[in-house]
Amino acid sequence: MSNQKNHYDASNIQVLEGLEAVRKRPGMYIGSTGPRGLHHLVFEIVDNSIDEAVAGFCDTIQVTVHPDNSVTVRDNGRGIPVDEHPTLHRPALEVIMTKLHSGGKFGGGGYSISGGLHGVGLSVVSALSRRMDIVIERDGYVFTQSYEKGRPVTDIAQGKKSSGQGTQITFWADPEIFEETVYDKTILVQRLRELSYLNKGLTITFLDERDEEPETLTFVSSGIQDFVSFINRSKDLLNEKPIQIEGKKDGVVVEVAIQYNQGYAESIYSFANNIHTHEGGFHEVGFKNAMTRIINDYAKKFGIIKDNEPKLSGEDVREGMAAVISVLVPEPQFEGQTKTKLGNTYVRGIVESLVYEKMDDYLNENPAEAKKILDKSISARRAREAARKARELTRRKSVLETTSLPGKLADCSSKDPALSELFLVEGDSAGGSAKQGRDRTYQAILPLRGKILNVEKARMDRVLASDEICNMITAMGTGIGKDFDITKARYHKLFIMTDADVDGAHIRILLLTFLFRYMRPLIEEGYVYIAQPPLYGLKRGKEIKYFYNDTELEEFMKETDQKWSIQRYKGLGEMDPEQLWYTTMSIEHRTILKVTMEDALLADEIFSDLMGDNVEARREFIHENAQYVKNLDI
Ligand code: 0RA
Repeated sequence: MSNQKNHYDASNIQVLEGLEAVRKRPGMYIGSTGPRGLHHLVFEIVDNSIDEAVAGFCDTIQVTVHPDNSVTVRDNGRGIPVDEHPTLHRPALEVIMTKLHSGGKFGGGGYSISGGLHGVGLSVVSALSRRMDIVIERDGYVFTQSYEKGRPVTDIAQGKKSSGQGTQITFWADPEIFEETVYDKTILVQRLRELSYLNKGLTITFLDERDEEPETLTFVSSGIQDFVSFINRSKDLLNEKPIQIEGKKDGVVVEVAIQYNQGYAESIYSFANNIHTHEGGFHEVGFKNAMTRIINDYAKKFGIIKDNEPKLSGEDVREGMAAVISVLVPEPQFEGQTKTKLGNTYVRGIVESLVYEKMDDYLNENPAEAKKILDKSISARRAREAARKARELTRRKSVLETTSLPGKLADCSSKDPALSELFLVEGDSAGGSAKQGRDRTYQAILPLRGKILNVEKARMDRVLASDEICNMITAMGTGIGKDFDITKARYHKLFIMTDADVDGAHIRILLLTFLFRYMRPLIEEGYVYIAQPPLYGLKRGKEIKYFYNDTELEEFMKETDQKWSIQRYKGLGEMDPEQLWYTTMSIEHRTILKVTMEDALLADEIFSDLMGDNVEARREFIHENAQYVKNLDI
């Protein structure tokens, strides 16, 4: 080490020219000289420590932002070697710090981050820093060296004895290069958290000394299953415990975690060598292929999908899916616009076969979860088909120009949707009474015959084959599914008016389910109401009093000793048109319930549950649905 200063040879001149190039065109190496590039400096150093962790030599990385916006990254890895490089005859540390793309490790092996803007090397960070201080502990000593704009300004100094090991790099981004040298805490924290999830057993700490009361954040994770749980943190879950898949083949390490939620979005995050592959790539393709195949194969095997039925699409299978895919590839190729697409073709097959196999085991060993996942995919398919059918229907309609309203609809005369109301009435006879009793200027009546189809159980072609449902769709004018357009609504109030018995309750739920699945914005926008016909009518001479539930009636009966004759209305049909108008339809006297979505996810679950075969659950829902159906007396 003593004669290193005098050791200028061809390789050194090359080094200096290289660093000059980095400073001349920094964007080429770190993307930009804006905030992105600035933060990239930190990540570049952290990535080197991560490499050391992935190789199994480091379990703690500490990142500190100092008040002057210098940053220290410290790890407890082996420490950058300081001894002489075998061919370059310079200390290895100097080679790593000054030679472009020298990478961390010499020789092959390992899973170094060498894609995209990552892996440009410590030399680039060094070149773009007005100063960089390095402290290495290894071989029993502390070694230090400083650089300025990429050039060593001191020799490597061997300091105190130390039994520790590790690398500590502090750098000051060069304000001559960067537009701004102030770090954004959120960006740093987000990436460090992500890295912690991706590297189980690794502890990453973050300290921002610029804060008024600096506090060390510690990220420790037990792996990517914590990552999916984090993604799903505010969701209702389908499988409580994330599905974990791990394996290694042909040098490729694969880790996958999957957890379904009750929502509709697909949240897949893929990583290759700890780099977020925003643009996807072959690991993601392999994963998706495997999931689509295994879910379809499982469904076929257990007769959940018949041979003549269409397959579940990839989209169906991924509805409500949160997944993290992480692969380590020996020589990753990063492609695409932002170099965040994994281009190694052979990775597809490795991920696909592993995920298929492990998912097969999982589904067989966890039949309850398997059923939930299958149900979810099937309802996704139903919605997808519904959207397609609706599109076809609209297309066909416009071709034939049969946009005429259903014959059973007794429309109102008002053409102002904001003032207009549509009553869906159970049964033709009640429909008749409602037609006679209504205020025809703003109230329209559509009688529905019997039970409408359970859309949770019927395929979409059957749903749209149902006259009752088609009448409803055309009367509302909005279309359904993806083509739903609330601005086309012909009425801003939609009343469900059914008998006050179990059948009526069932029909109400069937209608709500249909609206929820296919015309959800109507509910979200507060257009849907439940009409409340009275349960009892008490008569005394010409006087009549109406009661909407048992409690009201009992209270009244307790306080009066007069003789009233009680009539219990079993159906809407038992009321004459005037009574129906007075008690249930007139704005002055009616009691109505507005259906609101307090929590669409929860409501979704409840609707699915209710559409099972449990009549009791349905009935309970009708009486206890205050959570979803808010009383709104007008
Ligand atoms: C080259 C060789 C070895 C380790 C490293 C570089 C190394 C680089 C960085 C950068 C940040 N932290 C780091 N830790 C290690 C292997 C040395 C050996 O074989 O002992």
